[in-house]
Amino acid sequence: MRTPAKKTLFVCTLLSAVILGTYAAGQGPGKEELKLTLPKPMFIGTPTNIKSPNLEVITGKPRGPFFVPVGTKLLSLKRPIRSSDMQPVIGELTMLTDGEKEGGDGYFVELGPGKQWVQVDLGAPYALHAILVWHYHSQARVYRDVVVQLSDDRDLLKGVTTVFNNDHDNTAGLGIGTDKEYIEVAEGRLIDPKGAKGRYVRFYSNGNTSNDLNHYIEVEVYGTPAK
Ligand SMILES: [Ca+2]
Ligand SMILES: [Ca+2]
Repeated sequence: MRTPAKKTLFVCTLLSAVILGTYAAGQGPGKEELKLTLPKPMFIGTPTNIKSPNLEVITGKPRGPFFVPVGTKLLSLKRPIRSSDMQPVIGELTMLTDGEKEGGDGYFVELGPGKQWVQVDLGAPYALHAILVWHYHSQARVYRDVVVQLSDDRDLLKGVTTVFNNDHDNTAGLGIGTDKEYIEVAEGRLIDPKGAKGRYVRFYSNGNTSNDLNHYIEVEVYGTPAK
């Protein structure tokens, strides 16, 4: 049986965990939960057959709520896309910001092999609070060298902020990243740009664990007007 002292310690530990958990999720004054429209999952269960040296620990759990400043809006819907491959093998670049995120055929754009990028123009600089990307989710895959950069410069030659980089061995030549590789799922990947500012958001990838090609179903960028 627990002694009162042990019980108090237990309750305190539990409370700390709850408080820390709340702060970790970014909840607080002036924040609201980011509301997302998610596609239906195409596969169920936790894939265990993918081996990669930089893969995150797979929990199989949903992402849970994510909190953003009140007034945060989806900025990328129907915005124009540029790419290192302006003539995709499959699909049209406009599909990246059409709001459709289903995993089946007819929803993904296929870009050529090796390192490629896509870039959304938000039309003006914004403070960014959430970036999501769906590469492909009808099959468990890891996309290589996922790097996300922001800039006010269309060609990303100056004022570049890197908000995600899981290229641990610099094979993409954009610098070594400390983020982990991940398996694509229907809820997409949420990247926290922590209020970093930019007009152009560029997404790199460098093939995947099934083939050398690069795929995109949708990208979403959420933010507030830059002050
Ligand atoms: Ca789409
Ligand atoms: Ca790499």
